[in-house]
Amino acid sequence: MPLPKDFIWGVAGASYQVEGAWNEDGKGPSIWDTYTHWRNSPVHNHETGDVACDHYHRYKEDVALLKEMGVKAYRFSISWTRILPEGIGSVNPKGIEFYSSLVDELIKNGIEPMVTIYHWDLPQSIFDRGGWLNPEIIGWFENYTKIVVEALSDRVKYWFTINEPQIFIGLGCYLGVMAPFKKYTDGEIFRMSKNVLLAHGTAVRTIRKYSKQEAKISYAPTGPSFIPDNDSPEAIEEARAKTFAFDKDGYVLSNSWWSDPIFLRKFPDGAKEFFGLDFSDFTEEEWDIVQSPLDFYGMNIYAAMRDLSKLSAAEGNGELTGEPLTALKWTITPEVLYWSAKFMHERYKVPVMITENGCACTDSVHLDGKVHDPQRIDFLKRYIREFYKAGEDGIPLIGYIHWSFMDNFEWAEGYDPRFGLVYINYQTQKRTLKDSAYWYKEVIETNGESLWK
Ligand code: PNW
Repeated sequence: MPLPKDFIWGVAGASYQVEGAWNEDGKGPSIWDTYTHWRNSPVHNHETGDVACDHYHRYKEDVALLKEMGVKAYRFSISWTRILPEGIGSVNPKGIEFYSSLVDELIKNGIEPMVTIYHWDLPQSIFDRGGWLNPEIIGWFENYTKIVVEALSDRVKYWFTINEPQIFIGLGCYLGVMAPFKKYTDGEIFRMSKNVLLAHGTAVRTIRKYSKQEAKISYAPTGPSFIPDNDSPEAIEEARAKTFAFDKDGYVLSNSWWSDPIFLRKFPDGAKEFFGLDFSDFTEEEWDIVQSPLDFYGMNIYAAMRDLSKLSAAEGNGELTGEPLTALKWTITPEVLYWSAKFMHERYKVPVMITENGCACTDSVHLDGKVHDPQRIDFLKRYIREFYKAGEDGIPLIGYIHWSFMDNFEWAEGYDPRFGLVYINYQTQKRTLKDSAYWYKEVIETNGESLWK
């Protein structure tokens, strides 16, 4: 069986992208609240997550949609400033209440809740204290994690510490194209990276220590993935080498920068020479924390890269002329799911879960009142078939989580790119299941067999 019977078919979202209610019930501001409200906001059309999908108020209706789609799991993130408005200090009971009710509603409907503790909405007051540059953040993150785990772990089994450090440090603090929209030096990025790795490892230990049931823990990294040019062993090794390369301009966006420390207890080859005087290694005690064992490898994966030199420019994937693209101009490269599952498993030796995969389309409600999205269905069929093939080749696969449950705030790109299986009319907040949602339902019901018809 390429996919085990208990394979987890899910969908994902993230707090700032869907919740809205940005200043309600005691929630404090995050850096995304600050920067989207800035008069020079670099976000498309000056859009904000103030209302987003209004999921905070409509979560019951949304869980009913999840049930209608037949999904087995919902991966969502917690807003740190709903729980701790200042990031540290006093707890906001209304924040706990919201997530606790969401978890209850999911469980009542037979849906496994999966919690991401940090999906980029850093508390503004922690940013004001230096954010990821201040080593105290490790303890602050530990404290926040403990509060969440104590409140939810009687019902939540699956945890992700952080989502995509490649993006919140790389795109946020290195390239400066996401909040906080600032460019830091390599020395600062090195120190931030160490704090992120220690915060992650400390959170893993905190979850294991305080969880009221046996927890399943990972993180959800992304990174550049390469597909071999042909079937030869040389081409496969070349693709593997590029997938884990330490590229001096794009190191912070890479797979190995984050996952080698966590799984292999080392910085990638080349790091020490590159950072020179800025390099200071972890102590053995710190390495023990960073390397706290994870139960599987989470992978957020959308498109393969062709040209490593484009990585640091965040310049698309190196398209061939006229190549198929999604609405965000990301290349459509289904084999990336096969090769990445294989490469990640072979290097890091744990089972694999796709924690995000999907595409942006220019969806609209058609005259018949339905949202026909054949591009998405074709995209998903091609991608998930490749993942399935990795299972046939013996790679242990535990789940596939589609990005996204519903259309949402796509960060600096605003609301135009639509990634959802559910269409959102942002004027009326009306939800419409797209054709792809019904298609996915059948994939889930047949545990992937319908992919082949
Ligand atoms: C992920 N890239 O971000 C995030 O986890 C989601 O919050 C986001 O909405 C989703 O993917 C779609 O973008 C990424 O440039 C952002 O390769 C950028 C890239 C990859 C993932």
